Amino acid sequence: MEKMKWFREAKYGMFVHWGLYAELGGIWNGRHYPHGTEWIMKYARIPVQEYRKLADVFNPVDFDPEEWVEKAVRYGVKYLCFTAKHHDGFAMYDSKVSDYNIMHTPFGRDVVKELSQACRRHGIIFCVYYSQMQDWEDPNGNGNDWDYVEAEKDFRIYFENKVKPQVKELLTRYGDIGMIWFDTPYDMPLELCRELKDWVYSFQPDCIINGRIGYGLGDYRQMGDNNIPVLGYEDDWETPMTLNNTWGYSRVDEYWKSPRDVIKMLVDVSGKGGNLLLNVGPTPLGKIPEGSHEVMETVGDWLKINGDSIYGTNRCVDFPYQIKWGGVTVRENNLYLHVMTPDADAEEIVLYSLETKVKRMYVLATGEQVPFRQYYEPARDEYWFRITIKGYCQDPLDSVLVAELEGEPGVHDIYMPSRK
Ligand code: FHN
Repeated sequence: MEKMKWFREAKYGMFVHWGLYAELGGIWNGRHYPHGTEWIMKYARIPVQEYRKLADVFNPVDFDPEEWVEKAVRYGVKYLCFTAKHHDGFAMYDSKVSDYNIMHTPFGRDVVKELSQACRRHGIIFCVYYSQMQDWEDPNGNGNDWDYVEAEKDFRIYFENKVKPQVKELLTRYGDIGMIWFDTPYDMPLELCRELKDWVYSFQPDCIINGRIGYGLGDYRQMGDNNIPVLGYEDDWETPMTLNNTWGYSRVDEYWKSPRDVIKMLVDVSGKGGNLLLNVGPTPLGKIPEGSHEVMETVGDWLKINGDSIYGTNRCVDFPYQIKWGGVTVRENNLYLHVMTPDADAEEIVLYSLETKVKRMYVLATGEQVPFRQYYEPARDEYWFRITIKGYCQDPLDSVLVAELEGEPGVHDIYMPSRK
């Protein structure tokens, strides 16, 4: 599908979870709610009238869309997905559908508008997250059973009066939206999910719909949060991933993944044909937390040099052995060998089972030629590809060696016992 082209090539996106919950940072009445700080309203069963008061003080004076998007560019992400409305029901844009939105805070600026414009200026694809099922503020939305009686709710009313008009606003007022990212469809009826999908396409047929619209109606497969599949997939997919242990901002969680962790995940996900959507949760004042900034910037620096081994790569053939020294990504006839954890003092690494002839090997960062030997052992029925790494792998995070092949990579299956 033509509209999937940008997504397929992007490989790496930035998720931004930002809303009233940032104000609390995971703490309510002195108690910590560390996992999923954006769920604090539900976890602490905060009454709507109480939670609403956050809107009276929300004033992220340090929010600078230019700075966010310039950073996104530096981080090397190709798309940015922003929570226009999360489960708490609060719209981070100027919605005419409900007053429960950012224009009714001391801040009073349309964040979706400003971010979408900044993204466009900097060539980042702008995408919106919209919680279509859960809405803890709306009396007919799903999820709030502490203010409202479940049995008295009429989901259709909420769907017609809030979801559809708000989705329409998002798709008609902010230019092209790369993707609309729905979430937690739970037991939403199939007809409504279909209706929502048609509704989106009626405004923007080229807008990608993520897998969590439900019932496989999305344009790509959505993996579970923080779940990287064991096997690759030929069709499009994406894993949403936290950088610490929560999506929204946390005052206490500094358990950041390391740049190496992120690069490893990027290699793993790209090699399996998917995308990584890595999250940041900005502070109540509108800053990207320093902890996430440092990690993402380091990954961005690595991508600046080694981006060819990630962006636009295809699903890699399965090598039938564990690759202990790192991972492999592929683009057409190029194999990218990611040397991340070679044995100490190792002279060489081996990639078993590659049948296709290698024409040339070089270090992606410098272009320097790398010695290698490739041969077949008939008695063991094994293909050996031995690559010298001593002196060629200087990047402590991940040194990428490129093998230019004579054709698309072919992999030999593991030998079978002879029946002769
Ligand atoms: O409940 C949400 C959660 O807060 C967050 O938005 C993640 C992101 O994928 N999605 C839901 C849980 O799967």
